[in-house]
Amino acid sequence: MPLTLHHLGRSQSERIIWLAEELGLDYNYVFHKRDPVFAPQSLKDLHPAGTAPVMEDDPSPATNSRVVLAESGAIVDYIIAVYGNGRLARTPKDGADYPHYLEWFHLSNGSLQPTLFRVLMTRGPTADPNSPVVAITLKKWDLLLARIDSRLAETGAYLAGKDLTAADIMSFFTLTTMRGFCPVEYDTEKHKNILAYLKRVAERPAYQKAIKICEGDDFTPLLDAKAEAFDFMKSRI
Ligand SMILES: N[C@@H](CCC(=O)N[C@@H](CS)C(=O)NCC(=O)O)C(=O)O
Repeated sequence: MPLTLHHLGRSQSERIIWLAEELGLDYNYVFHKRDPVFAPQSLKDLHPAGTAPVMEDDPSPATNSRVVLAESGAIVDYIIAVYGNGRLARTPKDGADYPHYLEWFHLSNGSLQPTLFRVLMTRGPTADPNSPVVAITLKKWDLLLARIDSRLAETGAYLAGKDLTAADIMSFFTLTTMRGFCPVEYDTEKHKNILAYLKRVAERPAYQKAIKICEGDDFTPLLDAKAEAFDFMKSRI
C-alpha cells in the first residue's frame, strides 16, 4: 500500500482520514501525539512544515517516486486526483455546483480557519478586549457563520449542493474539533442550519469511522451549540 496518512491527535488531519474513508481507499495510518500542544518531533522529521496533515505516497503513481506532501488542501486535491478518480470534487461539468465548490473549498483554509484562529488570539492572556482588532475579528467570524448558515439553508444539505464534496471535508474541522481549541458557541436560531449540518455530517458512516480511527472510542465530536475547550487548552486560553 503506497499511501501513508499521518494524523496529529485532535487536529485538522482528521480531514484526510475522513476523505480516505469516504473514498474507500486503502492506506497506512500513523498517529502522532501532541507534545503537549504542538506537533512532536516525529511530524517535524517528515516535512519542513512540521504540521499535520502530512501524506506520504511511495511510489506515487504521478511521479514514480516518493511524494511527501503537507497542507490539507494540497493533500485533498492530490488524493482525489490520484486515487479518487475525481470523486468528491466538482468540475465545470457539474454546472452550478462547480463555482460553489471552489468558493467553499477555498474559504475553509483561506478565511474560515484563519478567522477562528484570530478569535483564539483575542482570548489569550495578553489580548486587549477593547482593541478594534478584537471587534473586527469577532464581526468577521459572525459574518462567516451567517454566510455558511444561509448557504446551508439554500442547499438543505451540503456546501456545494445536494451531495457531500471535499468542500465539506475541508470546512468541517473548523466548525467542530477546532472549537476544542477556541470554544465558540452557535446560536440555536441564527445558526440552526449549521447545527443541522453538523448532525447530518456526523451521521455519515465514513465520518464516524474516521473520528474513531483518529481519536478513539471515547471522543465525542463537538456538534452542539456549546463547546468546551479540550483539557490541554483550558489553562492556555
Ligand atoms: N494550513 C495547514 C495548517 C496545518 C496546521 O497548522 N496543523 C496543525 C494541526 S490543527 C498543527 O500541526 N499544529 C501543531 C503545530 O503547529 O506544532 C494545513 O491545512 O494543513
